[in-house]
Amino acid sequence: MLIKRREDLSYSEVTPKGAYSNRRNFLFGLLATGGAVSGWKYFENWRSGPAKGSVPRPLAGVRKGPFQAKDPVTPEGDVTTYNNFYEFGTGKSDPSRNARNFVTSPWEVSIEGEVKKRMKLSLEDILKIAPLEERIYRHRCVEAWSMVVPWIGYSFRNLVKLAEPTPKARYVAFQSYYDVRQMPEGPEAGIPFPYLEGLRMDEAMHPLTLLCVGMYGETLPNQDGAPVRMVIPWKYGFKSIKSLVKIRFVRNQPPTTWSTENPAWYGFYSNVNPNVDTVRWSQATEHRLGSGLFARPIPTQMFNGYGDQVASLYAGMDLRKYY
Ligand SMILES: Nc1nc2c(c(=O)[nH]1)N[C@H]1C(S)=C(S)[C@@H](COP(=O)(O)O)O[C@H]1N2
Ligand SMILES: [Mo]
Repeated sequence: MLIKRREDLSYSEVTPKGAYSNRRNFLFGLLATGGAVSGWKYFENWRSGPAKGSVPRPLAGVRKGPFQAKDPVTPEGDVTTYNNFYEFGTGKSDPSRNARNFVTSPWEVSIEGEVKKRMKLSLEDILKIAPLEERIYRHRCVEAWSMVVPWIGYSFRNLVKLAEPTPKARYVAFQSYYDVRQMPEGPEAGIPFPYLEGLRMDEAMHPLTLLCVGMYGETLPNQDGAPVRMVIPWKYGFKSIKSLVKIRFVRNQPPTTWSTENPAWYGFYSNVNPNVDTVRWSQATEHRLGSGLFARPIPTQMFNGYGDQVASLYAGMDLRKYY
């Protein structure tokens, strides 16, 4: 699939893609690769008026990064209209509809806890920490669907080094944005917010662990965790926390939303493991989004196929116990 490359355009110079949505754009969009996306936006604008929230903008100066999965990239329209972001509702298409009015600018991420340099970073600060890379990762939800996404960002370790954790920092705790005025569907989701996640320090420092600011050549759509999120490709999707506002370096394993909610189903580690089923879903196979309703499920790989890179992090650990 052709990935949009707009290195000639700078971050702020460009008219936001969704700020205009007229018939001509719609027809043109249908001819382009992003036809499904434009069609969806056109339909939504017709249905409920133009979006009032932040919209994706092209990201300039993105270079091809390491970790390019060979699998065919999932069409953007499938990735952006089928996912989980419970703050915006629990249906798979709820985030794409309900996050349209989400305003993510200005944004602030606070770096706290066991670090020498506590700080508050704007999105602009975050974009400057390291060169932006496009990486193609497999992404596997515990609900047994998966996709292949060209994310944009850089290794989270760049931010860790900037913050200079003290020797006491053994884990990183992540927190999502939560404001019921922006996320009116949140109270009905049945889980507490803000959404919390965590990684062990060596997992956070692994080069695959991505601090993500974009996908498909642009900044993140709201439903995919704008303006900044984590992507940890060898773990189930729920570890990849969206719309980050707090990163806290801590001594002890931090509480995480899903493992607190249902410890029997979701562990702290949640490494993709086809040999350990969760109560509700077999993890042996997965359905690739965009492959068609009648496509055969494909076998799920240990660590989502990233075992060569990450298995050593868990040497000597019983992965049935530490699921
Ligand atoms: N804040 C927040 N982050 C979240 C979720 C959520 O509900 N809230 N859902 C998770 C789950 S279960 C998955 S599978 C992915 C799905 O979204 P994506 O396709 O954009 O990664 O986001 C994860 N991050
Ligand atoms: Mo998920």
